[in-house]
Amino acid sequence: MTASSGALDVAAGALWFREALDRQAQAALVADIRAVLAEAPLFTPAMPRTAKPFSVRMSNCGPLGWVSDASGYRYQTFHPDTRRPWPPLPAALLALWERYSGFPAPPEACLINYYGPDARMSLHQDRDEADFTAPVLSVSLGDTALFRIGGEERSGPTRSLRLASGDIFLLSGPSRLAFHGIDRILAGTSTLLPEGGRFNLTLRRVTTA
Ligand code: MD3
Ligand code: FE
Repeated sequence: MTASSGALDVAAGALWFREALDRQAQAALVADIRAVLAEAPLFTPAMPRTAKPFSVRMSNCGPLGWVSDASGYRYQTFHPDTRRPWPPLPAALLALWERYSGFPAPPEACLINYYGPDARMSLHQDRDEADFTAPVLSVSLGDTALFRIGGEERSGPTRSLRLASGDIFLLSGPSRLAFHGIDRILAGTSTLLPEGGRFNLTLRRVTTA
């Protein structure tokens, strides 16, 4: 997909497809994610060194999953608590990657972030993947998030966007290394999740080749 297909070009190489998924497609993805979470429950990551817990809870599906604990950030093949392999990527997520990513190889990881009403994610870069030439594809489900994106330097200017349920965000090119974060969740803005809050799914390549 390209900017000519209706996406907004919000940063160099970043494309925002607002309302890309209708309610039925969103509900189907939520059902897929709940099935993944039945096998690989949300865990609470912790900051490297300080072991301070994240407010966002996480899980993964696909061959590799992103984890963080006192020893550091990394991708690994198994859940940090159950020690079992991550469940496979649901077919609907593979189809979204094929439709939007423009990348020839399939994603290796889908990080599932769950935000309750008070969760946030501070400004960071995603640099734990070996291949920055591959894009990252994000899908938002549930309550709207106040998302901030800047450039490749932490101190540079940033823009704030509201990521709503059904929005798809594609990060490629220079934006792949942009600083970004979630300032807050706007509780009660969606009825998709009965428990409230927000899921964000990020599909990623991790290795080269
Ligand atoms: C910009 N997730 O999981 S999604 C993350 O809403 C993460 O949960 C946020 O940042 C969330 O690492 C933001 C949009 C997004 C995802 C990956 C990016 C923006 C990005 C990678 C590089 C630059
Ligand atoms: Fe990120």
